[in-house]
This record gives sequence, structure tokens and C-alpha cells, in this order.
Amino acid sequence: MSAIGENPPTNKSITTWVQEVADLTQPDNIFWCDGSPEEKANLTELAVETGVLRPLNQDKWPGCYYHRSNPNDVARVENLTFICTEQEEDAGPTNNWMDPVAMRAKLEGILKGCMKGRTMYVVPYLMGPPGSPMSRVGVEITDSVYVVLSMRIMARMGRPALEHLGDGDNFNRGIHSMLDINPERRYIAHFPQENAIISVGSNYGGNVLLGKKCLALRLASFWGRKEGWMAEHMLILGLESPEGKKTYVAAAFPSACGKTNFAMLIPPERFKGWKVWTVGDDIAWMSPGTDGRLWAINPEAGYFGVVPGTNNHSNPNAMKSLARDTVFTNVAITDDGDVWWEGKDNPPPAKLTDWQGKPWKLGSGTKAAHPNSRFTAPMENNPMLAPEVNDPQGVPISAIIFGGRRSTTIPLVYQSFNWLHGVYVGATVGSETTAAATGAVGQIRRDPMAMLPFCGYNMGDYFVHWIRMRKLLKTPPRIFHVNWFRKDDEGNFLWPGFGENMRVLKWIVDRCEGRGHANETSLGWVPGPGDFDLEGLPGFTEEKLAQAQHFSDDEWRREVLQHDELFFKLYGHLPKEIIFQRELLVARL
Ligand code: GTP
Ligand code: SPV
Ligand code: MN
Repeated sequence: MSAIGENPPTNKSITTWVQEVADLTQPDNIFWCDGSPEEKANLTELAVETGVLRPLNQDKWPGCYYHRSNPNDVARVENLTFICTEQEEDAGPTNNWMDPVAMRAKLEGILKGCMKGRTMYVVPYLMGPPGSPMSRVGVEITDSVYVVLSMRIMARMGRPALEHLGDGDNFNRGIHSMLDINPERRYIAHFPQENAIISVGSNYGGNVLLGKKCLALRLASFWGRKEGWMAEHMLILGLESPEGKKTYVAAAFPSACGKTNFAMLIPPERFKGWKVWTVGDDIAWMSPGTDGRLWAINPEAGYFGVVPGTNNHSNPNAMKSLARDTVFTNVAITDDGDVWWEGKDNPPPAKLTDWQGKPWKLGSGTKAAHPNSRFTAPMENNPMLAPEVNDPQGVPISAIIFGGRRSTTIPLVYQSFNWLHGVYVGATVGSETTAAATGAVGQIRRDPMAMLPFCGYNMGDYFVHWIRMRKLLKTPPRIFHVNWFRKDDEGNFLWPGFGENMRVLKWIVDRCEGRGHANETSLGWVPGPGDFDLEGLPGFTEEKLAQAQHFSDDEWRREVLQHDELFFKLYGHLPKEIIFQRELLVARL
């Protein structure tokens, strides 16, 4: 076994552990990654030589590459994701559980000799800004060069991580092996008590970029509960007024339900002088500050975004973010190295090769790009990247917004009466499932705080933690709920969405700052006619807004029964405050 790449780091805890893993997995080489541009160039060349990446047309797509995954490996696998706490009850009924000793034994059996003939890459990475007390270090061992090149976009890789760690031992130990990409031997296993992750049998983002969902949500939520902070599936944006005042908002929508788009919103003409800055598009770590406000950082350094539907009208900042130095996974390509996907600006070229490598023509009845095709792009490409993204103390959050994908029942926007009511609103979020996870698409399920697949412990205890956070805050964020996805009787979206969501955001920020007017209803505070700026939105009348905002007590009584389904499951860990909130809602209805 030989070492290539950079020299091993001086941190003995890392080198000792890496040697142990190498003894188990028996790679031909160990490659110590440093995150440098030279290393990126060398590994990219290697990835191209071995067919992992294909260069796109470099005139059109500078620094961009194409990756096609195994068709059996295109999304997160919730049924194969495990939380391995000592007690099953600590993982709770919404997670798969296995005893940590048994799981480790099983996976070490699988890992034994699995890197023979392969190179083992060692990727130290930092989640969060350098110098932030909230930032955390992980080391991911992987046999996938695609993972290395993706991790270097998604996290601060190499030196910043090693500097943050120093001589310490407090880093996440992550092991990933693709094996033979076989769903029969695919496991995403978390060991919260040991700060460790083992992921085998996949090469898809959320399963294998271990800093993202595994560390920054499942393990971080576990730490946050112990330490009095929150790790959430939330975007963070800053709304800047024409006078230059910035208000920060965090929003939790389930996977493929609009976080990236909302985080990169460009205000329409009507809101001249207003600007939206992106702090993060997927994950927020939030901690009470000495001033009693909730402060948030984005632990990531890049975007792993949904491609279909992204175009210069819906999300120009995303289009600029993916214009260079981006890896496209599972979109369609042309012979001359261009890319295409459903919902791109122009109709497809006459001839395409689809995400599975098959010839494709318009009208062929299949999708050219996989519905969960993704771009992996550095956040520096985003023209509206908030400079505060590197601020070690983060940004103060004024509002938390929950949202789901719901074609009926749920109004465009409402505000909770208080924190506790807001926790209930978040705990009962329902949303139609999407292609971001394997399984059926379009089925309504409860996805509390958009964290159902990402909470690293018992969901009932998670609600307790949310309620308890109130006591740590002097000025808690106001809590809202939105639904961009309501449809009319013809099946068209009622609300134009995307940039026009600025109108909803403006009302929300006005409410936080004591300006916006609202009416009290049984659901919460809602904008009345005239409280909502509809100027410059021709065709969208007050009646249409009323339709988007309408809710019926009957529909909501049925909705509450669906809340109960989750509550029954969590019975025993469900805080009584949630039951009280349910009773209050029923009484109001
Ligand atoms: P993850 O990366 O999976 O966590 O997803 P996300 O929440 O960041 O979702 P994203 O912003 O990528 O949006 C997913 C899909 O929703 C895309 O196809 C978008 O085009 C669509 N979408 C986003 N915002 C809106 C909106 O305001 N209205 C409508 N109708 N569709 C939207
Ligand atoms: C999601 O599914 O919520 C994502 C994509 O953001 S993944 O990183 O694959 O989880
Ligand atoms: Mn996500």
C-alpha cells in the first residue's frame, strides 16, 4: 500500500484511524486530500480518464462536467438509512434503528477488503465558517473520486478543517464505499454516540456526501438537542430594504419543495431597491446569542440543487451559480457537450442522450433528465451570495417559515399566534413526496419541520427540544407557514411563485417589524385584502388572492385527523403542549 497525494496530516488521531480503516478495507493506495486547485485538476483528469466524469463543452460550460449515476442509485434511500443509538426508543418510531454493535459488525463484514484494487481518499472537511464556534470537522474516507470532487464543492475541504481541528480528536469519522452500487448491500448508518457514519453501496449525494444530511442534520440535530442549539433543514436568506436594512429569515420546506429557489429569489420590478441575499439553501445551524436572538450559520459551501425547472426566468441566480465549475448529475446531454433538462429555458434540441445514456427525442414519453437530477456548484458563483456567509457568528433570524407542497387545503401564507403555536404548525407540516427520495411521488405525508428523513433522534423529543428553545431566547423569531403549490380546479398553480414570492416575504418581514397588518383566523394571522402588495402582477386579482388564501373548516377538520396519525406514532414522547395546541385548534375550528 502506498500513499499518494499530499502528505498525511500531523494529527495523530486522524492518521491512526485512517490506518485502521485501511487495514480493514485494504485499498491499493491512500490519497490524502488537501483541497488545493492542483489536486482538483489532477483528480478531475483521473475522473475523466476513468469515465466517472465527462467534460462538457468548455466554451459554453467552463469548468463543468457531467456524471451519470447507476440508474438504481438516483436519490436518498430512507428505508436503508439507520440511526444506531443504544436504545431503540432514542431513534424513535420515524427512524430505522439497529443496535450499534450489531450494525458495526455487519458493516465491517461488508467493508472487509472492499477497497482492494481501489484508491482510498481521505477528505478532511469543515462544516461552517472557519473560526466559528459553531463549526464542526469531519473526515470522510471514500473510494469514490466523484464524492471527493463533490465534497470539495459542498464543504470547506483540506486545510481549513485541519486548522480548525488542531491536535484534537473531536472530528466525525465517516467511511464511504461504493462497493458495487447494489441496493441489496446499501446502508446509510449513523452512530450518534460515537460521532461516526458508515455509508455503503451508493454514490448518490444525500447518501454519500457525509457532511451534508448525515453530519449536518442527523448527527448535528442530536448534538443540538444536548447542547441547546438547532440543526434544521432550512435555507437562510437576508432581505435588504432600499434603505439598506437587512432582515434574515430561515425557511424549512421538504426536499424538492422550493428552498433553493426561495433562497435565491430576485424581487420583481415592483420591489425596486429591495435585494435578497443567499446565506444558505438547505441547512441552518442556529444557536441562541448573548443578545437573546437566534443566530444562524450555513454549514455548507456549495449547492446540491434540483436541476429540472431551473431556468433564467424561475431562478436566474441558480443559472449563474451552475454556469461554471459545476458537476451535473443525471441530466440529458447533446453530442457537442451541451446539457438539457425539463424546464430549461429553450425547447430540447432535435437529438439528445437521456440521463440513462439512451437516445431521446421530444415526444418519446420519458423524461430526458431524471426528475432528481442535480447540480453541484460552489456558492461563490452565486451573484447574490451574502458576504455574511463567512461570518463566524452567523446572522440573526427574525422569522422562521415552514412550508409544504400541497395542492389543496393549505393557504398561501399565515402566521402563528406565538412560538408554541408555531412549533405545532411546524410539527404538523404535510407535503407531497418528491423524487428526492426513492419511493412513491405525490403522496401526502407528515414531514415535521421538513426533518422527517433527517432528525437523528426521537421526533417526539425533537418537539420537546423546539419548545424548550423558547426559554433560551429573549426575542424568538416569528413563525409562519406558506404553500406555493396550491392548485385551482384545472390543476394550475394558483400562485405564480418564484420571484413573486417576494410579496409574501415582504408581508412576513413587515409582520416581524411590527408594520404589516393582519386578520385573526382560526389558523393564525393572515393578510387581509389590501395588506398584500399585488401591484405589477397583472391578472392576479384580489379574488385570486382570496382563493389562494381561502381555507375551509371542514377540510381543516380532516387535516387535523391526519395530524393525529403522526401523533399516535409518537405517543409516549409527544409533549403535552402539542396536544394542547391541537385542542385549541380544534376548538377554534
Ligand atoms: P432539496 O435540495 O431537495 O432540499 O430541495 P429544495 O427545497 O431546495 O427545492 P428547490 O428549490 O430545488 O425546488 C424544487 C422544485 O420546486 C423545482 O422543480 C422548482 O422549480 C419547484 N419550485 C420552487 N419554487 C417554486 C414556486 O414558488 N412555485 C412553484 N410552482 N414551483 C416551485
Ligand atoms: C434533499 O433531498 O433534501 C437534498 C438532496 O437536499 S440530498 O443531499 O441528496 O439529500
Ligand atoms: Mn435538502
